[in-house]
Parts: sequence; structure tokens; C-alpha cells
Amino acid sequence: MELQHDELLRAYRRMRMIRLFEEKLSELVQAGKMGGFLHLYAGEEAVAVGVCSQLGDDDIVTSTHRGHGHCIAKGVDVKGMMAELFGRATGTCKGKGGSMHIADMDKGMLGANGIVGAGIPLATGAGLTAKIRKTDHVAVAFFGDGATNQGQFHESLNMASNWKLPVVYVVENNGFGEFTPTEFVVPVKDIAERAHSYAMESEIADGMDFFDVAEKTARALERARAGEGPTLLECKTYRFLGHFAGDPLVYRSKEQAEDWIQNRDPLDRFETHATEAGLVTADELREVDGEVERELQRAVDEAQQAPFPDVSEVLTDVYVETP
Ligand SMILES: Cc1ncc(C[n+]2csc(CCOP(=O)(O)OP(=O)(O)O)c2C)c(N)n1
Repeated sequence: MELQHDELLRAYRRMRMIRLFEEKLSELVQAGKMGGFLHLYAGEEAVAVGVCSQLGDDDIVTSTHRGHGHCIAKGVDVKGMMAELFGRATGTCKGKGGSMHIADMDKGMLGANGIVGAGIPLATGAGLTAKIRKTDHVAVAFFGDGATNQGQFHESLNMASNWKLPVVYVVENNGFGEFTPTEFVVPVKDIAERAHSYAMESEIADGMDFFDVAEKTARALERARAGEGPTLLECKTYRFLGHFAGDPLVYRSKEQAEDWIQNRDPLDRFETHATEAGLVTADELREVDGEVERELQRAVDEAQQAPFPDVSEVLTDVYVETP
């Protein structure tokens, strides 16, 4: 796996955007300027961007309740996302989806999802579609460690392995399901072990390391496109903020959080690796930082000025029949 200079800068830009986007949302919620229930992705950037750096627009991803990072990593327009979160008509889903239902079919983003585990069978179905239509596309399901205790995880992996579907199942193991440490509810040491029951390939990646995630994703995609079936890719990661915006974080120790945040920040890790290897310069990264900051501020300003959806739109784009 080799990434060109512009691809590396694009990956860094997306990681930085995710970080700033989530920090901005946290601020807006605390200031009472944004409503709704938000699950923030800061800390896990290398997973979404590492995986999506290997995908094309026609490859499919399915997401979770913690979906902003997956959207940004797959190239969904940030202005549309911000407007969506403010509930405005200019939003990605015309202001009617909100944080947990952002979807953008043009980018192969089948949607965030408020139901834990529910994106997994959707990606399995997208993989089946690709196989039946004989396209070269791969479907990727992102989900948390908690979701691997859901029945649909096991049913999907069984089916995908049996039918050799082109799917990559990406577990974002951030060590917690809501407020419960993963080891309280998962008996295996590594979630990747669960692949063995389905005769499926698995990989474990350092989810704080963009390069490791990208490399292991590339291998999984190669297998999928060669007709060798799915892979379970476990990425060990950590969420820097709470389970939801406003979480008082009483269930994890300050020392544990500090260790991950100070020593394993995926943006710092990217910068150290990429500059030491001479792939990009620190000046180039600082320029990206400035551009991202300005782009995000414009997105917030424009979203706040944008109109709300008209009341006549209340029954459009929804799965109900008007009486
Ligand atoms: C089917 C279902 N059960 C429970 C919930 C409540 N819930 C929301 S997020 C969450 C924890 C999910 O943990 P994990 O899958 O590890 O993802 P993370 O939040 O760590 O990213 C739970 C239990 C839900 N939304 N859907």
C-alpha cells in the first residue's frame, strides 16, 4: 500500500476536520446553541480515515450512532453535515435526519444508525449486491465493540463468510460500550477472535495509527475483490470525549484517558510518522490546519443563517403514507 503526497494530505485534512468538527459540536452543545443527542468521534480518526483512504466513491460504508467521522472520512460535504446538525433545509438530509441519520448515497455513505449493530446487515446486503451484480465494489461496516454482542453481527458474519461476500467488518474497539468496559461483557481477549467461528480472516490494527489501519484495510480489500470473502478488522482505539456530548465521564480514570490522549493521539502519530519519513512537511500540515479551521467556521456560520425546512416538507422523504 502506497499513498501519494496529495492522498496523504487529504487523509490528514480529513482527520483534522473530524477532530475540529467534533470539538466544535461539543462547544455548541455546551453553549446551548445546538440541540439533539450527539456521540462524538474525536480520538478515533485514524480508523475512519485509515479505512476510507483505501476506498473509492462507489465502495459502500455503513455507520453507527457515532457517525460524523465516517461521513467526513468518506467525503461527505462538511457544510451539509453542519446544516443537518442544526436541522436546516440545506442539510445533507434536508435537516430531517440529524446526527444519527446522516446519509449520502452519492458518496456511498449508507447512513449513520441509531440502532447498535444495525449497519452490519446493511453492509452485508450491499456486499451481496456487489457480488450478484459482479461489480468490483466492497462494502465496509463500521461498528463498536458493543455491537459485536448483537445477534445481527453473528448472523451477518456467518452469511458473508459462507457466501464469500466482499465485505470488511471494522470493529472500533474503544474499550467501552456506553459506560461499561468491554472486558465486562466480552469473554474473548481480542474481538478479532470471533472471526474464527465463521472461518473468516481477521486482522488487528493499532486504531490510533493511520498507516497501520490503511495497510490492513488494503489487504482486506484485496481479498474481498479477489473473491476470497470478508475480513473482520479489529482496530484498537479510544474515544477522547464522552459516550455522548455532556457525558460526565465518571466511569473511567483520568490516568487512563490522559495516557491515550497524551501519548497516542492519532493526529500526532500521523505527523511524526509522515514528517520523519519525509512524506509531508510540518509546514504543509499547518497550512491544512488553517484551511480546515476556516472551512469549519464558514460551515457553522452558513448553517446558522440557513432556513429551517418548510412545514410543507414534513411528510416528504419519509416512509409513511399520507392518510
Ligand atoms: C439495539 C440497541 N441497543 C442499545 C442501544 C443504546 N446504546 C446506544 S450506544 C450504545 C453503546 C454501543 O457501544 P459500542 O457498540 O461499543 O459503540 P461505541 O459507543 O463505543 O462507539 C448503546 C448500548 C441502542 N442504541 N440500540
